[in-house]
Order: sequence, then C-alpha cells, then structure tokens
Amino acid sequence: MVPNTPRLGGLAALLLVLTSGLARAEQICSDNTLVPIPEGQISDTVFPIAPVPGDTVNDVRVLVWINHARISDLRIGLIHPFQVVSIIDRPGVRTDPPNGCTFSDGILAWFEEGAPRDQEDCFETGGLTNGPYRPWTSLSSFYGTSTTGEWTLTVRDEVVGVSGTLVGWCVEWSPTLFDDGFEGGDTAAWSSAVGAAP
Ligand SMILES: [Ca+2]
Repeated sequence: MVPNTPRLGGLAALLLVLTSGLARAEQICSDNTLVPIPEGQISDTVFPIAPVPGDTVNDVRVLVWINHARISDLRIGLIHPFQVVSIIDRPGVRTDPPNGCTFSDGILAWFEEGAPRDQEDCFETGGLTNGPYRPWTSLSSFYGTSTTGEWTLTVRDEVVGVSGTLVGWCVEWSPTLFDDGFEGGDTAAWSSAVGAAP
C-alpha cells in the first residue's frame, strides 16, 4: 500500500516537467515506491491518499504512473468519497480485440477533462505516456464536492501473464474559493451586482 505522504520529491519534480497544471492548483501525491499490482484480480487493489480538508473542487485531474508492458490488462478508477470515475478500462481492447494495447511504455500521464486523446489512442502514442488523456468516464462527477477525506486510486490487472507496478499517482484540484463564481469563470453573480450599482 502506498503511504499517505504528500508532495514527494520524485513525483513533484516530474509534475513540473509534464504540464503546467490547473490554475490555482492544489496537489497531493502518493509515495513513489514501486508497488506490485496483483494479477488475475476480480477485485480492485486500492491506493489511497488523503488531501487536506477545506476546498470545494472546481476542476480536477489525476496523474497515473505505472510500469506495465501490457496496459490492456488494466482497469483504473478514482474514488472520492463515494463517486467512482473510470480512468482507463482495458485500453485498446475495444478497438483491437482481444489484445488491445500491448506496448512496453506503460502509463505516465495526466488524465483530465477536455484532453485531445483518450485511452483508445494508445496505438498511436505507443502506450499512455504522451498525454494528457481524457479519462474513460467524466471527472465532472467530483465538481462541487469537498476535497476532505480520502481519495483512492483503484487498479485491477485482469489478465495473468504480464505484470506491472504502480510507481505513484497524484490528484490535483482547482479549488472554488468564492461563491461569486469568479474562480470557475461564472461571472453571472458579480456582473449583475456591478450592473445594479448606482
Ligand atoms: Ca497482467
């Protein structure tokens, strides 16, 4: 299991390289210890981290770093606190059954709404390392929720034969700081107030 240690050096340094991130982003990462992913599982292996309390999520994205030579074996989800979002679901198997994407590059990418690619582009990108990618289902399920409590990455390797390891993962959110909608770009509340001023 990944310890609940935020902002570790290895992952944090990597994040700076990968993308610029969300505006006013807060971020927490797992430890970057290699954790073997059990094979042939019918239930998820869970990797929890616990963000600081107090923010309301305006936007969110997740970084996944997994060494695996057959990512088409994998289903990955994000849970908080009861909402479940699918990050990937057997990449490439729908496009090229039954094998899907079997490249050796593994997964090292941000998954975020509005990204130009999704998991089925793994054939073109040789794995899921040239992101960002759209998650398989929408992260908007988390919008408006509190960051309080545990966030959990779930990983399932459903096919025996090629195994992998979780290197680490991060969740990054853009908090809603004010009720006037300014942080989310909704100017309705404050523009009407300005218009009513003498
Ligand atoms: Ca496997």
